[in-house]
Amino acid sequence: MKITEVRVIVTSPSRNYVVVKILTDEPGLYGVGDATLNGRELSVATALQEHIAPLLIGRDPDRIEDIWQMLFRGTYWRGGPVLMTALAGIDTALWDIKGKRAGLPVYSLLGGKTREGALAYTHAGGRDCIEVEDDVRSKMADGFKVIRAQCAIPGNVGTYGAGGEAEAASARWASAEPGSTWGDGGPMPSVEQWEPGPYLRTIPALFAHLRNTVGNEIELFHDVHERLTPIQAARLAKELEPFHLFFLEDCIRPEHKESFRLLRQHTTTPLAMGELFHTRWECVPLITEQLIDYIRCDIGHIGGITEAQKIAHIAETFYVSTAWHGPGDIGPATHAANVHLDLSLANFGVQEMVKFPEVVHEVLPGAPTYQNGYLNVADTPGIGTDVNEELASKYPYERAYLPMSRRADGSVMDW
Ligand code: GCO
Ligand code: MG
Repeated sequence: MKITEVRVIVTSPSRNYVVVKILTDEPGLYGVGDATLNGRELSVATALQEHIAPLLIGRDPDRIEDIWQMLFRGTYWRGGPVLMTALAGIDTALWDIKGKRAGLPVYSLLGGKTREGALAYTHAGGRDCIEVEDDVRSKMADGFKVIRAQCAIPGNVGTYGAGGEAEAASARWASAEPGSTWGDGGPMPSVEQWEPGPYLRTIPALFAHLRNTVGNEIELFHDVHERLTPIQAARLAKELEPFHLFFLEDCIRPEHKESFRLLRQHTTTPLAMGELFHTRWECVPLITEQLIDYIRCDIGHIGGITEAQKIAHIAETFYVSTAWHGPGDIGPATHAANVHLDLSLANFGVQEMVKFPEVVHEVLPGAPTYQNGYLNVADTPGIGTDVNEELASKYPYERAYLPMSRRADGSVMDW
């Protein structure tokens, strides 16, 4: 069997997605993957079209590991978000083909089910702790057993911040429901303001309020979004200890992994990290030194199922669980790949999910289904997602950026 064509489809049903469709010389046999990198979609599409697709024509799609090694090491330039997202799109599409050929869902090829569903988490947000409480209650009523809670911060502006329109946008973004703006898109990035002082005072108060009002049974956690210094993160994690978070997510920037040693020795709050990692080797020190409890890289930005399965197996050895990144800015094929892995891994922890708007289901059908706190995928062969190419062409690419952030003095801050 041979790869005959690699089609790269950029489409914007509510937001931009990059889809990889690999066709074979077996009539009707193709695989679909997702190669969406938020705000950098066309870089990945160009890398795929101009540099990667020509290398794949004529190759045997069954040889996933060999193709992975060739694209990662064999082409000399390696790593980084653009190339690893492109590689993830190819990898997922190849697993889809393998599953379809075998007549088996991908979770079966990965070792078979270890559970009946993947424990899912959703997002709750609001302009103050009362609004967050209301949102947490409504998510609990939807059956969620794990909920991420974010709150606008008095004195800060924008996502997680406070103040008029930006505050409302923050609440919409944090809940990421269908119809929301999902990251404030727009032709130019929105610029927010963020200061650590008000943030560090507000978040412990938020969780004190939530524990007092919604109780201890619901699992709650919080995403810091890489904004704190190690010692600020240690203070926050320590102050949150009485509220028993499921985990504290992405506390510090991803560059200097050794900083996790400082953070870890100060707190028993479980730690999760990884959505900005692009290779296994970034994850390994945090796992082998047991500096985190959950590895939560993005399958769609780290080279796909092949790489994520290796990371998960290393993590299992060190009692680290998985919590793959699952925001609205990666496509249904990556969300489905997440769940195929979740269902097969012994050390699966929790899975982030979003509810896609109806138009995404029409253009990119087959996203995982949610029921009473758990996610599942169909037991059909392959990954289970597809692309309606005719419909996709009706939603052309629209330039969009992630928001940016600055300190009160005007200097650059991590968004
Ligand atoms: C999460 C994330 C995201 C990212 C987004 C960037 O935990 O879901 O932090 O929402 O901000 O994926 O493109
Ligand atoms: Mg996050």
